[in-house]
Formats: sequence, structure tokens, C-alpha cells
Amino acid sequence: MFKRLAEGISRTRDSLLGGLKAVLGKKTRIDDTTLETLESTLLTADCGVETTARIVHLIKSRGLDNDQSLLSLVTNEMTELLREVEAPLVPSRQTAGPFIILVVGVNGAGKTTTIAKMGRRFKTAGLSVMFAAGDTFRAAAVEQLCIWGERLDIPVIKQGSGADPASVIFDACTAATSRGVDVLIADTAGRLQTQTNLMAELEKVKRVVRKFDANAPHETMLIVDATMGQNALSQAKLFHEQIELDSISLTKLDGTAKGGILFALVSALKLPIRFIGVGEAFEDLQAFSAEEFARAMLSDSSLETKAAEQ
Ligand SMILES: Nc1nc2c(ncn2[C@@H]2O[C@H](COP(=O)(O)OP(=O)(O)O)[C@@H](O)[C@H]2O)c(=O)[nH]1
Ligand SMILES: [Mg+2]
Repeated sequence: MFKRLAEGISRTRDSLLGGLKAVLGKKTRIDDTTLETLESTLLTADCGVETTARIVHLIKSRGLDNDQSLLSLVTNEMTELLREVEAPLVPSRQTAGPFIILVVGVNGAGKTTTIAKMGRRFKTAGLSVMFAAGDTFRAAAVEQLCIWGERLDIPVIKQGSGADPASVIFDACTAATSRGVDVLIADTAGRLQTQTNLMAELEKVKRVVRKFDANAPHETMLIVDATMGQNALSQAKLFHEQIELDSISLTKLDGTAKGGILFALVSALKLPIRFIGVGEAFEDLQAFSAEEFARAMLSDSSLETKAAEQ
């Protein structure tokens, strides 16, 4: 799993290590050039001003004497920053019925595929799962979820296209409860955070679900496409302002050299990061681990090291 992670985020790692190469080769003390290079490298990977400043400040305050301590110190500091948001999602059946996960995000972010991957993961963990086809905007979206449902042997509750998503999801809550389902994962239409009518629709979904169970949705998860760069950050902020999120999952880290956007998301929103997507396969949706992520981001020989451990 670590190998897939390390491979998945290799573009970001190459960018970070490539950026630091100029200063890593010199076996000298950490000087201003090293710090400036570190700063620009972190900013180039979209780590954001706050994270970058924190790491540079820390390195500056230590007397380092070689490359290895620079890399390991940066890795450690990154791990510490990320630990604050490391909180694996462990759904369990509630008194009122299923644990309800509402999945939101813009079109193409990876909502439907992430739902399929989560469904498979929870099923493997012994939970019964149901999907709600709440993306009623496009007929193809319902069909896509149904195909996953068939393949994974997970029931899908749907209505005709154009149906009210709140009604579909309420139907699914009822069905899931009567069938004793543990986890209900609801898909929603990809919406632009600026389209207030669509945001209002999501609020309605939340209100309706809450009638069913006062604590529901138990998880409102935003799916963010890492390749969107700074746009991902503004999307996440707006979604959080408008519908109050519980967590973020970040997809397509394999498609970008700017995976540092995760740090920017973390420092701006301080929400748990549940899963990260590093490819298209099921195994490529991984539970987020601070230590592994930081290590995969920076360790020069991460693949070999892990191989040696096994
Ligand atoms: N490379 C890569 N592709 C992904 C990842 N997650 C999702 N995708 C792809 O992104 C595309 C859009 O996904 P979809 O789930 O349909 O997005 P939705 O519109 O938000 O439901 C699909 O082709 C997925 O296979 C990932 O972590 N890595
Ligand atoms: Mg979809």
C-alpha cells in the first residue's frame, strides 16, 4: 500500500526533491540559500504560505549539519502538521438507522468513484452498505452508480432523472433502515459552489435527512480534485461556508506535482482528511495517514526503504 502511495504521489515528490537538489548536494550548513530554496520549493508544490513559513522557521531555528537532517526534519514537521487532521472514518450503524455519508463536490472531482471505493472498503470490513443515487441531474450519473452497485453487490436506491435529490435520499434512508443497512452513502450532483440554487438544494438534502435522524448526515464529505490546485482551496472554503463540511477526501494526487495543496487545505480548513486518491484502482483510495503521506512526499528512496522493511 505504501508503494502505491509513493508511486501515486511521485510527481509531487520529484518536484520537491528536484527543487531541493541544488542545496541537498552541498554538505554545508543550512544557510540563507538553503532556506530560500526550501521556501520556493514548498510554495511551488502549492503547500501554501502558512505551512511553508512554519517549516522554514523550524529549519532556521535548528542547527543542521547535513542533508539527511534537513530532509528528515522537514518530513517530521510535515507529519506533525498533518497529524492534526488524521482521523480515519469508522462508520457504524446508529440507533435511528444507517450511518449516513453525504458526498459533495464539483463535477468530475471523483465523487461517484470514491463512493464505489468506500463502499467496497466498508463492505470488506464487514458492514452492509447501500448507495443513494442523489445525482439526479444527469441520467448517466445514476447509471454510473448502478453499474458500481451491481459490480460490488451493493443495492442502489434511485428515482427517475430529474427527481428531487432530497426525495431520493430520504427514500434511501427509509429503505436502509428497514433492511438493517449499516452505512448509506449518498451521491449528489456536481455543483459549482457559486451556484446558490444548487447549494440550497444540498441544504435541503441535509434538512430532510435530519428529519429522519437528528444527527444525520453523520458525515458530509467534500471530494476535492488535487489537480485543481488553488481552485481546490477556494472550492473547499466555499463549500464549508455554505453547507458545513465534516471532512475532506482528496482525489487524483497522482495527476499533479502540486500535491502540497493538501497542506494548504489543512491549514485553511482544519477538517479531517479521510481518504486520498492516488490512482484509479480500488487500492488507490487510501485511508489518510500523516506519517506515510509525509514520508512518501519526501523520502528520497521511499520505495527501497519500504521494500527493505518487508
Ligand atoms: N487518476 C485518478 N483518477 C481518479 C481518481 N479519483 C477519481 N478519478 C477519475 O476521475 C473521473 C471522474 O470521477 P467521477 O467519480 O465520475 O466524478 P464525479 O463527477 O465527482 O462523480 C473518473 O474518470 C475517475 O476514474 C484518482 O485518485 N486518480
Ligand atoms: Mg458522479
